[in-house]
Amino acid sequence: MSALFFLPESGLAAAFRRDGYVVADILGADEVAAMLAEIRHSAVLRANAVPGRVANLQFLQPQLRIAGIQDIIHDAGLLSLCRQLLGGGNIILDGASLIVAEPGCAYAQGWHRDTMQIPPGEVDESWFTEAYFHNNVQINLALQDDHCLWFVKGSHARPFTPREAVWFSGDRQMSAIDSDNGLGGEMIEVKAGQAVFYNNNALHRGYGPLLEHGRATIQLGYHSDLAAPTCHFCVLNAAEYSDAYLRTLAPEVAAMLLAHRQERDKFPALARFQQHHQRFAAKEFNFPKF
Ligand SMILES: O=C(O)CCC(=O)C(=O)O
Repeated sequence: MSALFFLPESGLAAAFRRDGYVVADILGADEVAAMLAEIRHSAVLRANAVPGRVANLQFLQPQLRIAGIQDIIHDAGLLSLCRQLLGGGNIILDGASLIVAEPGCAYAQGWHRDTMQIPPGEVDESWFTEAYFHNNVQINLALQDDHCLWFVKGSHARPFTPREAVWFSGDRQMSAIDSDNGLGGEMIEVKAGQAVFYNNNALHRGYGPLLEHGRATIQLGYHSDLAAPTCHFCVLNAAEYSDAYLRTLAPEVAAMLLAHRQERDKFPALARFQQHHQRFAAKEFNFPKF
């Protein structure tokens, strides 16, 4: 798998720190086509898809596995860029899901920071400052041309503007879906094979709103083991990653899940955030239980 970046490597981390996102080429056309074929033929996806709804499938869980796309989690280019953006260390997987929608589906989220798994009273305003190191990179890898991710550049490192504060008053963590684009957000367009690497403390939203050509993206999250993970770490259900299950996976995939499980053991208090995340995702997507 290749990684031809748009910016010289030295500029990527600076752009990520300043804007809150960078775009990189990750997969070639053949690799994209192979992954789409796996998805098209997936019995798991067929069994779980709800007509007219956007599916969010956690393809690393035993009941929802799509073995043919799992290798993406250890893609060398992807992990290397995460390492640059996070300042080094071993890169640990935090979350992985496949978003798929048939043409004609509606998809519209309100603006939000990814603090949905944190009870409002526990969200700390210091997380949204330049000084804060957010130990997470969120990735939206497009398997077909995609224009669903909207983003407010630089908003990861500042509090809400007075105008934004209105949208999020009363402990709301997500703005109304029909809120206009007055927050200053921009649509990030990517070609198949490209990925957006973003700081999910920034204001962003998934917004089609009508997916004329459907959607196929892989959503991934990672952190570096040089620092404690953020709460967004608890997206995967590590309780299902038994040794017996790991033995059924490709060795590199098993190694990534084992590293996730071991990291979970180091930070057991974060486990309670998983249920909050699952509730959020179940509301936003057709989200099979596991
Ligand atoms: O659809 C997208 O690309 C963004 C999804 C998102 O913001 C989320 O699930 O938190």
